[in-house]
Amino acid sequence: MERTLIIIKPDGVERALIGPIISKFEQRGLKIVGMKLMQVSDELARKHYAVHAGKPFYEPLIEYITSAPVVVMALEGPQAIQAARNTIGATRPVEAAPGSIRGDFGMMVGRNLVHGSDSPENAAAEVALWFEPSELIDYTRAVDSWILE
Ligand code: D4T
Repeated sequence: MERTLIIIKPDGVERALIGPIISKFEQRGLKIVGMKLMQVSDELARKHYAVHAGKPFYEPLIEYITSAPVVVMALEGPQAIQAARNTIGATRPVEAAPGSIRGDFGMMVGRNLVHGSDSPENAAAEVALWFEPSELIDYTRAVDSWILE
C-alpha cells in the first residue's frame, strides 16, 4: 500500500471543481485517509515547492498556490502515487489525456488544478509536511474487496 499527497489548487477551489476532482479519485478506487480545506502560508508553499526554488516559474507558483484556499488530501491504495498521477494527467494540461483531471478541466501549466506526489520518497515527505499523524485515519471500506484483489 502507498499513500500520496494531493492538493486541489486554488483554481480548483475557486472554479467549484472540488467535488468533480475528488470524484475522479474516489471513482478510481483510491481511499481518502486525510482531507482538509486550508489557506496555504507563504512558508509552507516555499517548503513544498523548495525543489523549484530559483526557476523562472517559482515565484508565480508560490503566488498561485497561496492565492485562495486549497483542499489537501492523503490518498491510499496499491501504487497510489502512479495511479493518482495518471488520474491527474500531464503537467501541461494541453498534453493531458482526455478523462484525466487536467485533460478535462485545464488549459495552462500555471493553472493546472491539482498536485500529486511524484515518488515514494516525496509522497512520504509531503504527507508528513501537510498532515499531523492524528489527521490520518486508518479504516477499511466495505467496498474494498470489490476494488482490491
Ligand atoms: P505538481 O508538482 O503541481 O503536481 O506538478 P507536476 O509534478 O505535474 O509538475 P512539476 O513538479 O514539474 O511542476 C510543479 C508545478 O510548477 C508549475 N510549473 C511547472 C509551471 O508553472 N511552469 C513550468 O514550466 C513547469 C515545469 C506547475 C506545476
